[in-house]
Amino acid sequence: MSLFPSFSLLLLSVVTTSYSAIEPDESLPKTCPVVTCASPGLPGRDGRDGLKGEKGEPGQGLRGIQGPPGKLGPQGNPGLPGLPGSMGQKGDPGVCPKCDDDLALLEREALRSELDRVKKWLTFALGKKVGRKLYLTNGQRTTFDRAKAQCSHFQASMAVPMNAEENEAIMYVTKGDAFLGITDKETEGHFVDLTGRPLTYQNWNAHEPNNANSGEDCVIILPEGMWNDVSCSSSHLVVCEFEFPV
Ligand SMILES: [Ca+2]
Ligand SMILES: [Ca+2]
Repeated sequence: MSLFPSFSLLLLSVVTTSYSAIEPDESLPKTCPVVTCASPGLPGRDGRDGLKGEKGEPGQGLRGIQGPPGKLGPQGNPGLPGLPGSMGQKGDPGVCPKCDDDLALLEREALRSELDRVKKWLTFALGKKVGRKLYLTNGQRTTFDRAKAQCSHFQASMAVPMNAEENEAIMYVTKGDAFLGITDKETEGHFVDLTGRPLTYQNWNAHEPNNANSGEDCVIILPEGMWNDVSCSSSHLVVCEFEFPV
């Protein structure tokens, strides 16, 4: 019998005993003190799968390219109307020269139409119109100066007949003795209108003007349409002459 197999068994026994007696110590140098290091054994089989871990943090890598948009979904129901907004500030007036011209034209036409209607009302109810002149009386009796002031207050002048037609119209309106806008205050016997122009028409009554008592410098129209010179301080009807554009 050979001694070689017995020696191999003995050596294997010594190695096994030495390996199991040594505790792992990370502080010690990984050296084999006495005998030569043996080769590690084969790895064991894979263990069973563990439990699923928690979801990890998003990765830090680059994002992928965005995919194409999906199909258009069905149209939803219309929403409720919103609350009305607060009123804004008043804007600046716009600029439209043509609009202004058109508006001005319309306004002029409307005003002219309205003025024509008013003149017809007045003529029908109160006055008498001849051409562009409308004669009106307020029925009051007063002195010449006050009658002049009243006509001026209403942007009119005292009536001065320029012809027989106007004289008849004034007579028709007054139906009584009324002051005319005629005097000879400046030059006795030289009658003029209130602007100083000589008369173009006269219709004196018989024996007039007579400047009775040397104090008749104003003129009235009598109910029959004839004229008489009277005192300017006497009281007679006020009749005014309003002139309108054609
Ligand atoms: Ca006189
Ligand atoms: Ca007289």
